Formats: sequence, C-alpha cells, structure tokens
Amino acid sequence: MRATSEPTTSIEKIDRCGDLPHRPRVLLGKMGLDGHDRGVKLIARLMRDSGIHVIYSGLWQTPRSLAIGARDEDVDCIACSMMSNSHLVLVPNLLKELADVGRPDLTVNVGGIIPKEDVEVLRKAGVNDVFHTGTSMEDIVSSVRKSVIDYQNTSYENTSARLARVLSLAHAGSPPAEAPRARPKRVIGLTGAPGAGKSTLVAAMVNEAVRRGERVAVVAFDPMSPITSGALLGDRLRVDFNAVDDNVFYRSLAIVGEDYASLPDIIELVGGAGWDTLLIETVGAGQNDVAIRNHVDRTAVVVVPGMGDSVQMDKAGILEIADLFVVNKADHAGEHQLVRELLDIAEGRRVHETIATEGKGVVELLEDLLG
Ligand code: B12
Ligand SMILES: Nc1nc2c(ncn2[C@@H]2O[C@H](COP(=O)(O)OP(=O)(O)OP(=O)(O)O)[C@@H](O)[C@H]2O)c(=O)[nH]1
Ligand SMILES: [Mg+2]
Repeated sequence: MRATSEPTTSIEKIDRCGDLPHRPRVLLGKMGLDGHDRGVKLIARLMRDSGIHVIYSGLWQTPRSLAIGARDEDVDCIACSMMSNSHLVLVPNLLKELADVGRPDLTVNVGGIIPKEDVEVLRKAGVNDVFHTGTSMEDIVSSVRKSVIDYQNTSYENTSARLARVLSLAHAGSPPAEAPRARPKRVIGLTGAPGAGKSTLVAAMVNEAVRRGERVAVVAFDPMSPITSGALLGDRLRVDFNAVDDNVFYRSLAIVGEDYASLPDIIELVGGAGWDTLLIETVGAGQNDVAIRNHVDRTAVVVVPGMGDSVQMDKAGILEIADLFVVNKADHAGEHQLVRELLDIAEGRRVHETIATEGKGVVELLEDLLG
C-alpha cells in the first residue's frame, strides 16, 4: 500500500525548499496578448512539485494587474513569461507599476522568447534575471530559491503592501503585535465542492461590488501538497484586476486539510487595515468540511447539479452549515431538480440560482450576502 506522502505520478515530486526561512511564493505572470501558455503551465507544475507556492494569474495580464497581484500576494518574485515580442515595452512598465503600487523592491525574473541583445536592456531596466527556451527545472527552482526575501520588514508605506506582509507573518504563525486589528463589518464564507464555481462567483460579486463603489477583501484557500508542501494557488485568476484594480485586496493561501489556525488573526488584520467586507473562499470542500462556519458571520454553500440525489440532501455535514445555498452552474441539466430537493431541506434558508460565468443571479446573491 502507498503511504500518503508518496507521489502518485512519475514526476519527481520532492520538497526542494524545506530548508528556506519560508515557503517561496511566486507570481507566474503572463503579459501580452498571445495565448502561449504551455511554458507557464509547465513551470507552475514544476514549482508546485518542488515545494513552491505558485500563484498563477492567467493570460493577458497588464503590468498594473501583475504589480497589484505581486504586492497583495506578498510574493518573493514575479516570474514573467514573455512570448509575444513585447517584453521591451511591458517589462519596464511592470517595474514602473511595482514602484507605483509600493513595492519597487520586488524581484522580477523574465523568461520565454527573448533575443540575446535584449537581455542586457532588460537587466539595465531592473530585471533580476532572464531565462530562455529549454531552461532546466534546476535553474528555475534555483532562481526562486535565490529570490526568497526576509519577512521582517513590515514598514512599507503602502497600506496594502503592509497588510500583505503582516498576513504572511500571521499565516506563518507570528503576526506582528503592533499591527492594527478589527473584525470587518461583514465576514462571509463561501464553501462547496472542488470546481463548483466558488472563485468565479467571488470574482463576479467583487466586480459588481466595485461597480457600486465598494471595496472588498478576499482570502482564498487552496490545498497544500502533502508530499512537497508546494501549492498551485489558482483562485485569483478568476478576478479581472484590470477592471477592479486595487479596490479588491485578494490574498491566496495554502493549507493542509481544514487547518484554519491562522484565520482568526487574518480576519482581524484585514479589518484592522480598513477593509469592511471580507469574503473567504474555502478549499474545495467535502461533506465533512464544516470548520469555516466557526470563523464567519454567514456561510454560503455552493452546490451544482448532477452531484447526487435526495439522499445526499439528508446527510449530516456541509449542507447543515449553510446560511444560504447557491445552486451554481444553473445552465447544467438537473438544476430544477436540485433546487426542488434543496428547498425541501432548506427550512427557510434562501436558495439562489446562479450562472457565475455569465453573471446571472450574482446581483441578487450579492445583495443577500452584503445587504
Ligand atoms: C507551441 C507554440 C505555439 C502553440 C501554443 C500552444 C500553447 N497553448 O502554448 C500555438 C500553435 C497555439 C502557437 C501559436 C502562435 N505562435 Co507560437 N510557438 C510555439 C513554439 C513552437 C513552442 C512554445 C512552447 O510551448 N515551448 C515549450 C515551453 C515549455 O517552453 P517555453 O514557453 O519557452 O518556456 C520555457 C522557457 O522559456 C522557460 N521560461 C519561460 N518563461 C519563463 C519565466 C521565468 C521567470 C523562468 C525562470 C523561465 C521561463 O521555462 C520553460 C521551460 O523550459 C514556439 C517556438 C519555440 N520553439 O519556442 C512558437 C513561438 C513562440 N510562436 C510564435 C508565434 C509568432 C505564434 C503565432 C503568432 C503564430 C501565428 N502567426 O499564428 C501564434 C499566436 C497564437 C496566440 N493566440 O497567441 C513565435 C513568437 C515570436 C516572438 N515572440 O518573437 C515563436 C517563437 C515561433 C517563431 N520562431 O516564430 N504557438
Ligand atoms: N457552465 C458553467 N461553468 C461554470 C460556472 N461557474 C463556474 N464555472 C466553471 O467551472 C470551473 C471551476 O470554477 P471555479 O470558480 O474555479 O471553481 P471553484 O469552486 O473555485 O474551484 P476550487 O477552488 O478548485 O474548488 C471553471 O472552468 C469555471 O469557468 C457556471 O455557472 N456555469
Ligand atoms: Mg476556487
């Protein structure tokens, strides 16, 4: 029998970062309008399988959306993959935006299709290192290891940069005593099965909230590998930061199981930094994953058609902790039956129907959750 710490695939999954002061956090950024995503996806897996926490921001990022992401995620470095021959414009712009958002010190590494004569130009502009097609996994991991920063500096002038660092320390178990604390006015939990559409719903809701002139903080949890302690943090990519800019503070964190030990600190520190509304997305949840309820004011349980029948509805566990239900993917077959079955057990709790990808039902959900 295989032990839970043994890899299930032939990729050599080894923690190559366990000796560092903290788990390296890397923002994998893809600027430009091209769709070459094979390289970044490969790098993301390599990093995750080496014990690195990788935040993948998705294609078509702008210098500003990447800079905001890097600051709020408090990454050790940005790994920029450039395939569209726009590196001489976009990368210097990224460095400028990093300075504008309060983190001129952040390490930027660039890789992809970069002509030799451009390497020096990029370095002069402030890029730390440049990597080419065929770069080995060892080189990539070593570039990340070298970028690991010291968390002791909490004195950034920019409030989001400061909050981001304080959250890094809190998640590592040592929140700075002097950081301001207050519980946000509204702390909402979203939970539900993996892939139910939690992040897409959060993205649609924050988009609508910002359109209304509000600011929202989000903390999104994803699983940490039991083998390497690495993680691929992929919730953030659903949000279009070109639209919401830094009216949304978004932080991705990796946990094992339902270990929300740092969450009470995180909630108070987010509130202390002036955010009134906090949405918390759990790791994709199973029937037994109910711990989030202890931390939030209201819990929305997201369910999708086609996952069971009325017997599942009566089982103890996750459906019991719902303050309201969201039937997402309402465009899928079986939606009406699911709503009927939920209404049978809802006991007055509201059942929302949404298609998160089209924004359908999102306004009603937002109004119910945020009032
Ligand atoms: C596969 C491919 C495609 C696929 C993309 C599939 C996908 N989903 O990614 C398809 C067929 C769709 C495609 C389309 C196009 N492509 Co194309 N494509 C390639 C090709 C052959 C390989 C790229 C690849 O996937 N390599 C494998 C990955 C794993 O390697 P990588 O991305 O280089 O990443 C490695 C390193 O660079 C490094 N790395 C990368 N980034 C970073 C970042 C950091 C920080 C670090 C440490 C390391 C690092 O690590 C990786 C692992 O070693 C290249 C040519 C080449 N040999 O590179 C052309 C190429 C990139 N394509 C090119 C072009 C022009 C196009 C098209 C515009 C062609 C056209 N006229 O239609 C379209 C654009 C389509 C679009 N929507 O954007 C040009 C780009 C020219 C330029 N930038 O100056 C290239 C160079 C071909 C050429 N010689 O002209 N393409
Ligand atoms: N058809 C359809 N697809 C949707 C809908 N909402 C989300 N999706 C898709 O479902 C997939 C998963 O969405 P996510 O928002 O990442 O789901 P999640 O619950 O956050 O996933 P985890 O964080 O991994 O648990 C994505 O491909 C979305 O585009 C919907 O209402 N209808
Ligand atoms: Mg998610």
